[in-house]
This record gives sequence, C-alpha cells and structure tokens, in this order.
Amino acid sequence: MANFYPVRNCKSHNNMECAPLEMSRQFMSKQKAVISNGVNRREFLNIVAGGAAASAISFAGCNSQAAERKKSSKQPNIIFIMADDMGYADLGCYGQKHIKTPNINRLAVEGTRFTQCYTGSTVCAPSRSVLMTGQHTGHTRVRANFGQVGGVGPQKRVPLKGEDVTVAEVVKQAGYVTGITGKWGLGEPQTTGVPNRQGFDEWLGYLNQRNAHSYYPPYLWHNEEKQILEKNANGQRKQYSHDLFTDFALNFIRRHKNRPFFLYLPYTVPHAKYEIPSTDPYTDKSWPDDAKVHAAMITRMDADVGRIMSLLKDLAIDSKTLVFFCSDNGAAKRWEGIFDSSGPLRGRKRDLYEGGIRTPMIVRWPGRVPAGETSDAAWYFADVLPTLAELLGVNPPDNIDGISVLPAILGKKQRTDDRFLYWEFYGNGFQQAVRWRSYKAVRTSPGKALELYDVSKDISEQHNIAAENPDIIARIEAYLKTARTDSPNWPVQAKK
Ligand SMILES: [Ca+2]
Repeated sequence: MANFYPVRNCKSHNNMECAPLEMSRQFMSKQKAVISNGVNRREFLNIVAGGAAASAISFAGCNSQAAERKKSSKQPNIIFIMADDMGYADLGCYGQKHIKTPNINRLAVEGTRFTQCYTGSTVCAPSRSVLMTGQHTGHTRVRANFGQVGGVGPQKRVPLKGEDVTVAEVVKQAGYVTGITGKWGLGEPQTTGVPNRQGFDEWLGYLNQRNAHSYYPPYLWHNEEKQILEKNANGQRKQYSHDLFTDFALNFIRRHKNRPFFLYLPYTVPHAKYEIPSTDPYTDKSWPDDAKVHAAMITRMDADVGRIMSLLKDLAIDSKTLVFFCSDNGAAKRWEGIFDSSGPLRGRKRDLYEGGIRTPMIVRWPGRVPAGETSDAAWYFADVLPTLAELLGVNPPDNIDGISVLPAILGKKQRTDDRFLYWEFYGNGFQQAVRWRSYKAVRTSPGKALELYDVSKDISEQHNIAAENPDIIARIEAYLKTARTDSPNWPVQAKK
C-alpha cells in the first residue's frame, strides 16, 4: 500500500491554527448574526474561513502550534469510531457474553458508557448524514441509501451539496486537521458530496455502501483518486480493506500528533458480506459460519481499537484525545439464541423501534469525561456537531436540529430528554419515530395511529400506552406537524 499523503481540502481549508480561540469565537459570533440575515451555510463557511485567516495573519509571532495547543486546553484531538450494523448488545460492556471485546470494554471502564444514545437513522447513509450535518432525517440531505427521485447513477444516490455543513467543516473553524477512513456514503465520485469537498483534508475508503459489501475490493478511494489494491487484482483476496483503514488511522494520528486533529473512523465491520481472513478465536464454535465471521469481525475491530489507544499513549497524547465509539444503526441480524445482538430491544436495522436506532456509545477523555460511569442521558447523532462546536468554542450553523450535550458528556447535570428527538425512514413506506422525555412514539405508516411506549419502564416496547395517554399523543402529534420538511428526493408515500 502506498503512503497516504494529504490532499488539502480545496473548499474551506483555512489557516486558523494560530488564530486565538477568543478572537475566533467573537468572529463566529458576528457571523452568526450575518447568517441569520440570509447568508447560506456555504457562504457562512467561506466568510468565516477568510476572516479567520486574516485574524491569523494579524496575530504576529504565533507560529507555534504546540504553544497554541497548550494554551487551549479545550482543543482535544477527536476520534470518532463507528462500527457498521453492530447491535446494541454486541459488546461485552453492553451485555454480550460470546464476542470478545476487551479493548472496547476498557474504553467503557476509562470513560462513560451511554445507555440511551441513538443513531441518526436505522440504515447507513441517512445515519451518517445526520451525524455529519447535525440535522435529523426530517431535514438532512441524505434520507435513505437510495434516492427515489433524482440522485446520481442507477441507484439514484443523493450526495451532500455544497451548502451542507459537516462536522469536519465546523471543527476546521477551530484549526483542526481532518481525516476520514472507512465508509462514507454521502457522495458519489465527482459530486459535491465527496469527503474532500465536505471538510476532510484526507480520505481513504468506500464512497458508497454497495461497494463496501466486498472486503477485498479491487480499489478504494484515496482522496479523489482510485487507489488500486493490486493484491486483490483478478479476484484475489489478499488485502482486507478493514486493515487498511486501521493503518490509515494510525498513520494519520502519528503525522498529526502535534496539532489538534479530527479523525472520523467509520469502519465497515460487522456489515455483511461475511468475509474475514480468519474466524479466530471462534473457528471451533458450533455456530453457523456467518455467526463466526460476525464475532470475528467485531473482535478484530476491537484489537484495532486497542492499537489506536496504545498509540495515543505512546505518543503521549492520550489525555488530549476525546474518543467516541458507537455503531451507525442497530443489528442487521438479531442472531437470536447466539449473540442476541439487539439485547432487550425490539427490532433491528430497518426498524424505528429501539433495536434499529439505539446504539452503544462510549465516550472517553481522561480527566474530563468521568471514568467508569454509566449515563442514561438521551441524545443522538444530530447532537454531535453542536456538542463539538461548543467544546471548541465555535458556532454551529443555525439550521441544525441537535443540541450540545457537552455537559452530559462531561458528567455534569443536564436534562437532554426534554425535547423531541426525531427519525423518519423511507424503507417499507414512510415511518416516523419520536423520543420525548421517557416516551417513544412510532408511526409505521402515514395515517396510522401513533404507538406510544414508556421506554424507562418498557425497554422492549411491548406495551402500547397510546390510548391511556391522549395528552402525550396530542403533544407529539403537534410536534410532528412542525418536525420536518419535504425532500425533493424522497416524497412521502404510504406503504405499498
Ligand atoms: Ca449500517
């Protein structure tokens, strides 16, 4: 594999490493007023980037990234690791009995384990769109894996547009270098949606889900070019793509250890297809072959998480690095009687019941995020962008749906469930779900009555209490009237 050299993002790259944080904050504050007066999100970024560069130039003498970093204890490195189709109960620290995940379990011991965190959607692409934009599926650009109207190519994939502002673009306002490796899902080649045009300086991986179904691909995308994997030429199976993602991640961390970085690591395991170089340590189990691969994929990823955490310690940046670990949606298979991957939750991937959208979420930052704690704060992927914006002292765009849950993550008192969390899903017709306080409402088709569950008492969503709670139903129905806007790519349709 060739070395990975960075290609700078041409869109919003700026030189804010030396801009004093306070100056940046004031500047962003001014721009916030501007954006309210009709400047779109893309213009907003360009204005901020230009202003920040000017500030940096005027701040003579600040040429040491290390000095700047020392001054700003609010600028940790950020690593966001995300598995693909891994269930809520697939990790030892979330009750798994058979799949070994010692390194991820250690993350939970050294950080906080969230038990009521939710993904952006119940399938890949929209979940990632919510994560990247801070907008829920009623507003975000990419609302399903395939478009129904418009889109690019035979699968009508809808790319992020220029005006969509991603987490990567937000953290760049604070001078971060940004990298991503794994599966993107938000833009086909040559479109406005590719990672390098959405705030990422460096990228290696699969642009869409379909290509990611092979773990021995003939090529991966490295920035905007194809990186041919010669070891997989002519159908050979010698280069496991997942391993390249870990290599890229370790390399990225080493190269950027002296400055704040944001590394987004959306791994493709344990998504089908069930391919892996070795099913150790499960080869001798009596499980079906796919189950052995599922377990071995998670354990292989766990070992790679261990390598990443070891490297942070070796480079002495462990305490300066905020690490997230989660999955992008619920379990693709429940593996009943083997792994019981959804645990006590109802449903799985493609459902808006808890098994489709609740995710294991571990957050670790030594000395800042409480170690060994469990939190039941309710939050979701739309909150990541505003949370990181608050942490770094920059303003998020104003048309996001998430809130900053920074206090909850830092172990402080914060009520995060007294607002509406929203999901919509276009598989099998049009479905909607809302979480408000301890209530969860699900509508499985347009025009159907809402189901209502109290997930604090009924985690398995077995007892529909809608009839006994007309006031709560009325409140959620009123919210639903305001929750979303139509997408040109996904018209609302009843179940066929
Ligand atoms: Ca997925």
